[in-house]
Amino acid sequence: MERTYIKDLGGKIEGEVVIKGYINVRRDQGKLVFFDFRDMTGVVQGVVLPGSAAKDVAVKVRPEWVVEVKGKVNKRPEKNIQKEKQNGNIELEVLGMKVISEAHELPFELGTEVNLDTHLDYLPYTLRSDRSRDIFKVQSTILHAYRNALRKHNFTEFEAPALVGGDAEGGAAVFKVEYFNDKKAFLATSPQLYKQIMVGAFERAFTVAKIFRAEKSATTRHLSEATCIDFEMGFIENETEVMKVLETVIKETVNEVAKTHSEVFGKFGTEVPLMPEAFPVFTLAEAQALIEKEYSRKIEDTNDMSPEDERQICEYAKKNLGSDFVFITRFPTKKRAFYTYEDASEAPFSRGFDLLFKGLEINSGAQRIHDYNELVERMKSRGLNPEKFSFYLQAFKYGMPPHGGCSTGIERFTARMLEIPNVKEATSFPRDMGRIDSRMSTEEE
Ligand code: AMO
Repeated sequence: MERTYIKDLGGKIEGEVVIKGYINVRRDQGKLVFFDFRDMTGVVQGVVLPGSAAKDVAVKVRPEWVVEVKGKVNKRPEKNIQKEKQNGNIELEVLGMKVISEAHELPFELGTEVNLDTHLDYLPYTLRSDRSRDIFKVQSTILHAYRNALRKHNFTEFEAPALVGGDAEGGAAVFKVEYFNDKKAFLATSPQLYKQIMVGAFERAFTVAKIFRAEKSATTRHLSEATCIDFEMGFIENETEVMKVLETVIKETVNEVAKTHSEVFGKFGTEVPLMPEAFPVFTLAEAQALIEKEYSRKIEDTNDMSPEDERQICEYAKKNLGSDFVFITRFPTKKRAFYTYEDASEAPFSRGFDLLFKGLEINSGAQRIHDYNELVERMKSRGLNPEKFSFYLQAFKYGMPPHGGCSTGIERFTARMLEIPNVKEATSFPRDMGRIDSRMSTEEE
């Protein structure tokens, strides 16, 4: 008999079906054995009656065993109907059960609240939990919707390299790799320089790229390897055009998540993010002045937003402006990457911006320098040797329009969407200072 997916069982009342999946839960009640069976489409309750041919198998199967079940779809009596539950109006009367694969003894019951390290140590198992599957289904929708939105706005997707000859961001936080012929290589800290080059080819380009950061920071928002959606667009007047596209794309993405996963927000104790007609925009100085006033707190570093500044300005915007998103602009140029544009009339402030979401920076972007000579001068002023960037500089030598772009980290975006405190829980296989899955290979630890 052909396999029926669990989500389709409601349409087969009185029918005989075969389902394949996992034992999710097992409950023994006197002579009856109840199961929750799980497949990729959902969960259904099954019951093994004392006379069932499945009785012998039913007594030995345990959670996470993989089974094939033959059963009859029965309507539940009115008093047993659980309206809010998937398949809450039916029950599968188990007529036969075959074990496809056994599971060893489990470390703990699936869905048990364990600390993050234990959760991560057992990822091949814990990723099966409801909570994890919800997180990564939402993430998958974020990726899909973000991509679709960019494509709709005429962006062409390209693949950026992860192995690179130098560090795009000009920082020290870069992983070195042994390359051929004694050449040094690095893991890309950003697809930045490549997406700028692609403006020359496509005018509007984007990439979903792995970025690698060797920062020795153990926080709830830092990963050593993150996934970013980066876009870059040509022929702009200033950074506000990039911010407008980003805002549109973010709105389309959030709306798609809300439509596809409306039930998930409640499960995580949160709500669909608040998005007013236009996201609030504060300059760094305005934001910090507001925080000082609202929270009676002296700001120490006026050149950048601290994590506490980010949290408080978001709290303010939510309460007073009905927005879970806040743009911060006009950071001092000296605090931004070398390629960031500064208009003489706006010095010493740059055309860079950050987008904060529920207390955390999830996106950073800017208008870029597009003039070859200006870019070379900027490099020199930062102590960078333009000759070492000659490959990148070709893009500017051979004609480049004013352009800008930005980058969203999908782990941070997902984590804030569901108000998950640690970004690692929103990373399917996180890498941090102590975690790199060494038990996956023949390499000695
Ligand atoms: P930035 O370094 O701010 O900007 O990175 C952009 C976004 O990537 C995510 N991100 C991280 N997420 C988790 N762990 C990390 N260690 C980490 N580092 C970065 C964040 C951040 O907002 N080239 C510029 C972008 C641009 O101007 O287009 C850049 O890399 O969500």
